[in-house]
Amino acid sequence: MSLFDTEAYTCLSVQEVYELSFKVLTAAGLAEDQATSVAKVITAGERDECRSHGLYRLPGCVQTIQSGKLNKDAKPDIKDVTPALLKADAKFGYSVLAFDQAVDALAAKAKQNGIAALAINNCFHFSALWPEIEALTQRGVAALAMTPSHAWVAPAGGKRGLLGTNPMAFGWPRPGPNPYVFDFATSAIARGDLALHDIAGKPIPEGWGVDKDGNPTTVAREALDGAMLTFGGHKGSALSTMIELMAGPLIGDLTSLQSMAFDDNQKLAPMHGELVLAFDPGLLGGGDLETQSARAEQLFAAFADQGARLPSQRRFEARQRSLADGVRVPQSLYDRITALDL
Ligand code: NDP
Ligand code: PYC
Repeated sequence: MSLFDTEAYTCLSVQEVYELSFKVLTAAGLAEDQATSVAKVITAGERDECRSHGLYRLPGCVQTIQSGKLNKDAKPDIKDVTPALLKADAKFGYSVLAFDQAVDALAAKAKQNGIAALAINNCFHFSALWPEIEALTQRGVAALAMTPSHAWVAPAGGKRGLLGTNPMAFGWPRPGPNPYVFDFATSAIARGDLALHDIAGKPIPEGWGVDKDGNPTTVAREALDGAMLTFGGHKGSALSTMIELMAGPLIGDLTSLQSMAFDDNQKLAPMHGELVLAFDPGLLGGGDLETQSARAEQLFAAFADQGARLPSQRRFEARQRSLADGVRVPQSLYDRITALDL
């Protein structure tokens, strides 16, 4: 049952979600190429019922676009640094356009070298990572992506925001339409989902956040105003720190703390870097793709054998439903979007 199941809704087709997003973004002043990439990722989130990264993000995008900090006409500058390294300077535009423009070259480099990296710098970043992972698995390579955010999350043993909600996503190409993909925040819950609990007035479980004084809380608003917690205690805390380092200083970009300072309390999308790695199973595995794939498929089949599901299975099922029947947008969100002052 979703947070919004009891709310009135408007039904939109997936194409209408894209058109609404593109219209709002361009009316807010975003250049068409930026708006295309942003509308695409918002539509994918809504289509796959990842509500915290679908249309819910549109008002925040407008706020970021209108802030004067985002470069509305940014043209990413993509540099071929070495045979295995691309650097994309997003020029203070959205990460997703830089990714869209670099993805073919990244996959080609992985196929030439076995492994390749794309470092995206100076990007505003608000989106789910799985659309980028799927773009790479569609090109036949395995992929790993990570990015910091804002310093909302306390490290294990701490009680003040220091780390980002720092998502990490991985994908493995499979025969058939659906790859193996997981994509999760290293916080116990994504901030977007925590905010949706606040909007719906739903309590949160202990372990998601602490209040301003560092006390455990089950009130979403108190955790938003206090600090979020990592998943898996010290393990999630260390993984989150790795993401800070790998998608921050390693690629010459900001940590979540520095992204928050750049934001200067304007509550915009975080601005920092993203690291995307791509791996070619042909070169890394020595060329016997059939055996490699069979071993992976044996692993996946064994999940179902014991009643477990693969990550993204829910999403792929939601995608089929949405493409057939459209999506249900909570009326309050739809009204908020259509009332935006553009
Ligand atoms: P979830 O906890 O909702 O899901 C995490 C992953 O686990 C998904 O791949 C999901 O697949 C899978 N999963 C969930 N339940 C099961 C299960 N029972 N068995 C097997 N797999 C399961 O994700 P989060 O809330 O942590 O993150 C949501 C999104 O927020 C992500 O897409 C992330 O990229 C984004 N995000 C972006 C940030 C940014 O800075 N840009 C920051 C933080 C988060 P399925 O979808 O099929 O359920
Ligand atoms: O949901 O944690 C989140 C998030 C941060 C930036 C974009 N999404």
